[in-house]
Amino acid sequence: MLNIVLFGPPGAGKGTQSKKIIDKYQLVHLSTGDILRGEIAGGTELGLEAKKLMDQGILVPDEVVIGMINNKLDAGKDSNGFIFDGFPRTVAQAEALDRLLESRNSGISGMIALEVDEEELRLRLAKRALEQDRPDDAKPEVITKRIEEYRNKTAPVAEYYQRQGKYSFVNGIGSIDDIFRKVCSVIDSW
Ligand code: B4P
Repeated sequence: MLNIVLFGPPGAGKGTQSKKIIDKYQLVHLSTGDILRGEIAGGTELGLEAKKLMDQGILVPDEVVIGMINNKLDAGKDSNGFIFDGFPRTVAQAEALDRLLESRNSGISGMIALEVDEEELRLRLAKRALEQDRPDDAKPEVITKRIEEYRNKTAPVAEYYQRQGKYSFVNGIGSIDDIFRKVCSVIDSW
């Protein structure tokens, strides 16, 4: 099984690259952001709680996100593998993911971090706010909070995979196709 963690700050292009990776490698896409937005659209209790946090740029509690992932792993058990997009976002989530995969005799093949500087991230999210209904992209102070959450809670996840020898990075600035080519050369080297 090919299990890839696609990592990076908000707006780094995780969702954008994931779509291309799943097509090429026939993987199941597991985006916690998309799942949470689905819960919000469905008006579920979980969605209502998540919306309050996401609209402020705050991460949703680990136990909520880990529970969601656990359910989805069974749905894709006969696939070629998963691309984890926007998950894990904390070390506790990374540890839980390892446990969940281990219990299914599987594991993470590698993590790819998309590196993009803050100025470019802000430009991309501001642009997306004009194109899509993403309340978390519309306010500069919410973007600031998301970047802060990333630095404080998510960046240590990169060190977690580095310690396991599973960390790679790709420059996330440039054309989507050029970045995709670099991502593929990392995956093909595993
Ligand atoms: P996510 O949905 O994961 O969203 P994201 O980090 O903002 O976006 P991504 O990096 O996927 O960017 P994209 O490709 O779309 O998270 C949203 C919120 O959900 C979080 O803040 C949090 O509250 C909650 N959440 C999600 N997962 C969680 C978890 N595990 N634990 C707790 N909370 C969680 O790209 C952005 C824009 O850039 C797009 O408009 C795209 O077209 C553009 N773009 C992409 N690549 C480009 C390129 N090369 N050049 C120019 N523009 C590019």
